[in-house]
Amino acid sequence: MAQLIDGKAVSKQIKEETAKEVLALREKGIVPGLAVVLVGEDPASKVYVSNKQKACKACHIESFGYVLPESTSEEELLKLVGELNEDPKVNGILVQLPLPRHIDENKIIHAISPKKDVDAFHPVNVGKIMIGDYDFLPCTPAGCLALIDSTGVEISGKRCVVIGRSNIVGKPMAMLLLHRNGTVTICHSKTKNLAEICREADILVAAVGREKFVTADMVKEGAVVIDVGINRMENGKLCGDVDFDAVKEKCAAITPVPGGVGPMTIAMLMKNTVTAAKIQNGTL
Ligand code: L34
Repeated sequence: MAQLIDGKAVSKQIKEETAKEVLALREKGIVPGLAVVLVGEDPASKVYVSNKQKACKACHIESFGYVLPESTSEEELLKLVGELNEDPKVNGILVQLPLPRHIDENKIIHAISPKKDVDAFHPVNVGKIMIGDYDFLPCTPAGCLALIDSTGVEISGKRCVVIGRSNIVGKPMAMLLLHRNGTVTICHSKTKNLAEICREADILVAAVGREKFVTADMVKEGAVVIDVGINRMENGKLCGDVDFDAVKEKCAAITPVPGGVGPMTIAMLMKNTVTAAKIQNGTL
């Protein structure tokens, strides 16, 4: 049986450290603030946004919640983002994705000031990550990295395989592992011999969005397995991209779903918000 990587425990520790830092900033009159914007009625998004607001509270970060109807136009959302960009109380802006189909996500991401882009989705921040000179890391990949580090396993020189090439997880994840001197392969839906490539991984990150996609035969004995997937099964339960019960018998360490990467995404958002507040107040 593998080591269970406890995302809840690691995220709690990060939030506690962040809370201390925020209290120290408040002593200096700096109150970090995060605007969280939710458009529409996606039930999963509602849960994530509510978890983000709870985390703000625990970290003494001021949260400004905006819940907009599904019918909100792109123009209206752009207007709100423009106002938040100008609001000095707001250090970080998070527009929860996915957005309703009539709104162009890219346009919204471009409109957020890179300084307040605590998701690190803006092309300026994406570019900074590419060259290894960044202020914020995207929350989910940063969370995955912290979970790998929590196992004590060294990344440098290891074979790392990322399944999935999204702008939000797969691509930046690969880049972060590369910065840490991993030898990185990105696999995707057109990859030939996927199972074979995955079997070479010392560190395997699954961000596919398909329930139990990674089966035990795709995992190397002793690997570290990070499961980014959150799939809702017919019975309402959450399930990752990894066939947890089978894979845990083979790997050295594995993240559960829930309680793995999800809580880490939120903890990293808190950290980024504090970083943004420090930069905007000239204390970093
Ligand atoms: N803009 N949109 C923006 N930034 C993000 O970083 C996200 N992401 C993803 C979706 N859209 C986004 C999130 O916040 C995924 N995500 C996220 C956040 C929190 C959790 C999962 C995904 C989370 O709290 N997961 C819990 C279970 C929650 C439940 O019961 O549904 C867990 O333990 O995994």
